[in-house]
Amino acid sequence: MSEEQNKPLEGTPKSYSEDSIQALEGMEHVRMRPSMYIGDVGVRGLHHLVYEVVDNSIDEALGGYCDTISVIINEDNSVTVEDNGRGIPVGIHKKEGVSALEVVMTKIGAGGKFDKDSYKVSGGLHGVGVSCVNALSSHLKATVYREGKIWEQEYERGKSLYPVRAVGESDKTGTLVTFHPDEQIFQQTIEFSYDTLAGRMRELAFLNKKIRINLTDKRYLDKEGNPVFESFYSEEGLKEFIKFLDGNREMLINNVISLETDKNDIPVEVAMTYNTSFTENLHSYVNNINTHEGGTHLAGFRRGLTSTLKKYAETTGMLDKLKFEISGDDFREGLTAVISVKVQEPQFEGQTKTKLGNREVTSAVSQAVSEMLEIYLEENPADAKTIVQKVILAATARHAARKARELVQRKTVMSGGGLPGKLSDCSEQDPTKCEIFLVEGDSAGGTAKQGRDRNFQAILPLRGKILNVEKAMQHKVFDNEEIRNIYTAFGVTIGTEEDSKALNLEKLRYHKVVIMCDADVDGSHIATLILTFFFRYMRELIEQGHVFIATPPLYLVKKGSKKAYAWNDKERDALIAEYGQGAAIQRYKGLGEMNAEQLWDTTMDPSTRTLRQVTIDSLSEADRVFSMLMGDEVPPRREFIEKNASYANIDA
Ligand code: 0RA
Repeated sequence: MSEEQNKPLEGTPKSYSEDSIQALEGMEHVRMRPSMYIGDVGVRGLHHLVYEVVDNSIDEALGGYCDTISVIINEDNSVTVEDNGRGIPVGIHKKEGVSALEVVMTKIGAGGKFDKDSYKVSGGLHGVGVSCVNALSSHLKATVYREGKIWEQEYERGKSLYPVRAVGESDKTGTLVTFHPDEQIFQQTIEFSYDTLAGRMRELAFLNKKIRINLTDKRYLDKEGNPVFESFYSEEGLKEFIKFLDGNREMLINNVISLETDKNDIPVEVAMTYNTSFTENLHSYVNNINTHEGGTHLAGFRRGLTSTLKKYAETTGMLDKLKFEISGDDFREGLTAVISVKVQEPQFEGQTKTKLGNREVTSAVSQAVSEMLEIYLEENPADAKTIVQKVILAATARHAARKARELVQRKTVMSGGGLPGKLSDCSEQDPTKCEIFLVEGDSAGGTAKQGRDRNFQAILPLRGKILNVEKAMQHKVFDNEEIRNIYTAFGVTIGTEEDSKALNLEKLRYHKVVIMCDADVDGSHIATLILTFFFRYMRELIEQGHVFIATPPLYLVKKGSKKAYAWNDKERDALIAEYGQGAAIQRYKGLGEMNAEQLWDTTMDPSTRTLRQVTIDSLSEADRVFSMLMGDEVPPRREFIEKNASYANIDA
């Protein structure tokens, strides 16, 4: 869908009616080019189908017509989304000559989205409408409760099976859509992930307060025999979102600072607090879409925050003894904030179209933040002092460590400085064909070096446990030898004119970065430390799909001249059964126990290995998990590990 089509058509009637639903173009194109509409046809695109349908109900709720939305994953992997809104209109659409419901469901771009005057701000990543979901579903059924009746219509691959019909009477109102994703389109999988959907529904509940969002998974039963169920509801919205995000961190001040206002017709909501950590943790949204790449609203937030805090610190004399400049970053160390704006005609830019471009939003957010923060600091002098002291501490540490930092900054690395001595590089020059394996320990590193294909595979051995960046100040991170080796080997630098922390990936030397650790508790701890570093300091590397985890086997089963590897107990048992009496089993305790050939065959050879790609479903969820796994609080970590452990039994 081009951006042009997202704009309101001229001459659209001012009020919602059957006619305001414009029918635009056929649905064949959606099936021919699904990724143009939903991004991809993998796991991500599959889940977007649900978000698209839910977004329509959220819009109805934002308009004040609906307060409860229920999402159900059915046993057959179909999904039902129900709301108690007004119900999609069912009367005859004048231009199309069929029910408006049919128009909404079968015409791309219909659904009232083109009516600028109606309250329409939410939108799936691509804002393509429920008709897209219909086109990409093998079967869809819409049920509407409206005007005292129950109406329904069914579709196959976007084509209606019969005209909208009344099937009963009811005094409730609302819309219910059940769709089954089309296996012809989603060839990888049609299995929905409960956790992925739960993460998004929780986020939506925080972003849109006072709307109840229920999630039921009928595929799984709990101990009492009931389907898995969670209900998401936030009375206070972003304020509670912040408390949730920082649940595993120690607070610096006891309050969440928040605002909710309209600036030049732009609804702006912000909530923020400071914790004792050293990471900046900002989440920005436009029309409920997570803007990973930030944009003008984020710039406005930063500007408002920096100028107001700076002014406060200066006028209270707190900076008098400071002999160097405070940089923008210093104001954001330990800051957790959520910025949510609603923009009528958002312009999305950037690599993943998740960067807001609308210029007017910067000053709206900046003004709103300045006004609110000024009052807060005035009324809460103790908090104000604590925050400014933290900023000064950050600035002091940064100043003291500027040398370490410069080492990974653009200038230095570009003007020479060789590759790390420990790196065994590959000979291929084209980065898109190159892979680098980060291997725990020198001995496994040695095996990997022998086993690899040196044409396109490089090896970087890492010494033991790398620094836990979650608990380290930034200068400690840049001062760490292993981490510096990673930057130099990768050819990644930090800092642009605009943003001192921005990552430069243009010179990335390997398009596949593979973390290769032992398949045990220690190995997964090391993998998690490396991932934490990537998440906090090289996030785009993950987001652009460069990061993978190798999967070494757990067992070798042998008998005579026959041998095979097993990656879990089930595979092992199957091999034992196949080989019969006398089968010998070797359990690999680590990569070091494999010889070079075995490591190549099982873990490094592209034609036989399995690499697990690291992706981020939800930034806020990932942030919480990392702060929990790597932070200070022990009980939540234990609980998480018990719930998710896959190696727990191996070393027991
Ligand atoms: C257009 C007009 C009206 C309602 C809706 C769309 C609507 C769409 C969806 C999609 C999911 N749930 C929905 N609920 C409502 C209302 C027109 C009127 O009643 O005046």
